[in-house]
Amino acid sequence: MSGIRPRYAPEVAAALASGAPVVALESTLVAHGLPRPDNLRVARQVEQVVRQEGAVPATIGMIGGELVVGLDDAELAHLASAPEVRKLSIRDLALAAAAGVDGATTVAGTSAVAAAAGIAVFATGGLGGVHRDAPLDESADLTTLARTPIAVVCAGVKSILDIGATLERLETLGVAVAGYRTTAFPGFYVSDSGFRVDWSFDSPQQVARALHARRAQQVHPGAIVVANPVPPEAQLDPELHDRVLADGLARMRAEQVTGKAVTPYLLSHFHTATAGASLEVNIRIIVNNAELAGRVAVGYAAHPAETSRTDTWVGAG
Ligand code: PSU
Ligand code: MN
Repeated sequence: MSGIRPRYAPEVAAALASGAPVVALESTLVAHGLPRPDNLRVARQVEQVVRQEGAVPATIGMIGGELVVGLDDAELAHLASAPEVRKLSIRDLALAAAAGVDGATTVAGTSAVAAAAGIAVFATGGLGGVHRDAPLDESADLTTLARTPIAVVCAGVKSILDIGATLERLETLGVAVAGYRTTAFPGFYVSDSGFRVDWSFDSPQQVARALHARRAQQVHPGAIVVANPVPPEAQLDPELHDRVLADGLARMRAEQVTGKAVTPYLLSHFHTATAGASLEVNIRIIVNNAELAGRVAVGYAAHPAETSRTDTWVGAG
């Protein structure tokens, strides 16, 4: 049978062994977040952007029960088009391996696997969080990031969520949050969610310094969220956004969509109801984040920490 242990793409294994920059990428946004066939094109483009910045992309997912760190092009194409691809959060990983299925990893699943592999930087679109009007539906992205040492470059949390409640939970959980060149917390499809954060980064090098400091201090076991807003000229018209979201939430309730189907349902509703405008923004977000993550990974690799590369402390990968 295929391995129980994760399989590494040779290029990713070599980069990790030599301390070269690596950026982890998730597969749920490919399999469940973006419509076909754009999803495969975007997945390839994002890897290309990471390479252009001088880092090695490692898209993470599961093929036939085998966890893969660095999917090859055929595997990426498979997850982008196969009829049955499971959505894998951290708790699903071992069950999915035992079942031998194909699966796409969420922010929670991807960040945990990436950190365990020794990857310091991860790029995605937007984090999961606390859902509106469903207080018990909170993404495992939050609790996972609380104990996963990695930088996550994202456009904040998805605007379909209760952003204020999500920020409060991130605070409680001890997840570090800083804006990239802003203290206005981004709202995924829109540049500014209306909420503020306490910190901002001015440069990729500053993010890299924070990563090194986190490791050297050995105090904070969790993630650093780098909230990178979509430029205002590229955002979704906020009025259109609010209208489409209200309509989507109402339909979702009528159709009784719950659980892990909620996020894909609302994203897909946006893409249809805005005639592709939200898709353009979503793609722009992912590409921007991959670019910044590539720069952070390069900055991080350029200045090896004074401490050992292996955390010996709690929560370490
Ligand atoms: N970013 C995107 N599109 C997505 C996601 C992120 O631009 O589809 C995915 C991530 O994998 C994230 C998931 O972990 O949405 C959240 O799902 P849930 O709310 O069920 O935890
Ligand atoms: Mn959920």
